Amino acid sequence: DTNPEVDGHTYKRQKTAADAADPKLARRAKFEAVFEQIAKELLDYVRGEGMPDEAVSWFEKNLYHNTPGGKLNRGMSVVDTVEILKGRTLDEDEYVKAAILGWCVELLQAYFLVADDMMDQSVTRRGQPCWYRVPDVGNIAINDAFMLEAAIYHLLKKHFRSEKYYVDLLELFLETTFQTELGQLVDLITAPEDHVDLNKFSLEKHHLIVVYKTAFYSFYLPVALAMRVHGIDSKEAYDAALAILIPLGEYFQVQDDYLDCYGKPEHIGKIGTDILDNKCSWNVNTALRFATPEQRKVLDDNYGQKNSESEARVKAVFSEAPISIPERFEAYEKESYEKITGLIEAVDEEKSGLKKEVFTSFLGKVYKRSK
Ligand code: DMA
Ligand code: MG
Ligand code: MG
Ligand code: MG
Repeated sequence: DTNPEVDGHTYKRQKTAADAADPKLARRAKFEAVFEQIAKELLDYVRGEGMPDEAVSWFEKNLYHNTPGGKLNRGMSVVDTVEILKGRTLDEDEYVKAAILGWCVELLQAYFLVADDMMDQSVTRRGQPCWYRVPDVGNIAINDAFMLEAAIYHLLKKHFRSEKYYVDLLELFLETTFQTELGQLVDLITAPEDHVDLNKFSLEKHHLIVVYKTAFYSFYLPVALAMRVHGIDSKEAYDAALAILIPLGEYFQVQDDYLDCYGKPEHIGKIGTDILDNKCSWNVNTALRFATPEQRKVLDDNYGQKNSESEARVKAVFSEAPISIPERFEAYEKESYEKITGLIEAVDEEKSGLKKEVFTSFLGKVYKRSK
């Protein structure tokens, strides 16, 4: 099987796991191969329903444009976690099932991102135009987002219907979806387009937003799915996982906020919009805490104004002492790493049935990330 040409973009992956000498690339290639399988299953279903070729190929473009091109941390963490919990390499059937769940998390992410980019009026994502900005897509992206979500439940039914943990999987997807949507709601209404009031922001508000919009679906969901597959039932085990994965998810979203301003678009694959969009981000909240009265005035006059001159003024103040966002971010990163490492060390493996490595492996994937 070769790289499918979709919409003129070549979706690049290693042709086979064996092509990649680097074990990390081979691991990714093996995971990506399962995407080909699920994409085919979904497209066969749509074709089987008698949909016109045009609809089949539209759905194909939607799937390929929005699902596989990211870092795949969330999806691959499902596989990694099942493997760590079992303490051995997975057989082919176990691997494919874990990978399908991983791709369901990536589909959930794709669904959120298509909508998020419309709501945030973003320009690029993963080094390509955002889906709604692709010629002829526009507002059809709203329905395309719904279809990415629907694909999750189609795949869960097809592959997990007869498992005793099927309902647990459904509940996990449905509950984390609701949590994420609540987070997006608070994110959006805290950032009105027409009137900027920085007094509405606080680090407490930021904490609430990031836990709901990011931590549940990006960190708790992949691990909790793997725990269900492994047969872990006790509520204490899930609570123990949550107690580590929520702070880890918060740290991850603070990195995302930081990179929105300080990451290079060609490196992070997207152009930051948080300042233009009046977002309650970690950067602005930290700036508000340390700003001199003069700096505060620059922020009041320029934050959330939809022009690049104002955005540049805000960026300059962010980097200026005593605000010094880059230095404060570096300190925050070190502090978070130590805090999360402490939480992981306190896990009672015996009592919870969990393994510390589940969390150290996830932390390792995001610590000091630059994209
Ligand atoms: C991310 O918020 C949250 C979801 C649910 C997509 P964001 O707008 O900061 O994400 P990004 O920076 O990737 O647009
Ligand atoms: Mg966004
Ligand atoms: Mg957003
Ligand atoms: Mg962001």
